Amino acid sequence: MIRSSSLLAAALLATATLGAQAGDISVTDPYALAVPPGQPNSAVFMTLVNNSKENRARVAAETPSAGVVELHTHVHEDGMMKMRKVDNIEIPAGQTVTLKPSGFHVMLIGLKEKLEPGQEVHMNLIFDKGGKEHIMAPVRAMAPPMAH
Ligand SMILES: [Cu+2]
Repeated sequence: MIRSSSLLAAALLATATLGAQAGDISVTDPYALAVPPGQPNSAVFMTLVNNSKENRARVAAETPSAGVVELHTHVHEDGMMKMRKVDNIEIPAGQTVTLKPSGFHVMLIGLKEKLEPGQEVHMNLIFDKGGKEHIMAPVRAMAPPMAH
């Protein structure tokens, strides 16, 4: 039996080179958080560098590993850290934006597979102006886990 997520991963790979504009933005050190069995959600982090002279933005992400993928940030509200969905993550010209715990992250909601160290999460990053970049985020165990 061929798992549908494997087929989708192959499709993501095939389309990853289509984004002519994606080269303006470098993606380094992507990783996904390992989660214990039964935990339905996780997050992917990375560093984004805008090598161009234009302001750019990450507008979406897609992965076969989760049912829903959202861009999130953390905000302080009433003395608590809360996650909030954002429409995009802006990367000003020449700047570096780091997605990290307690900050911007790609939220994986409804995991379709267990995320254990040693695995990788295939993900397409979609930028404004049509750029698309495929990454493979290794799964890392981290403590303390993100509070959701
Ligand atoms: Cu989140």
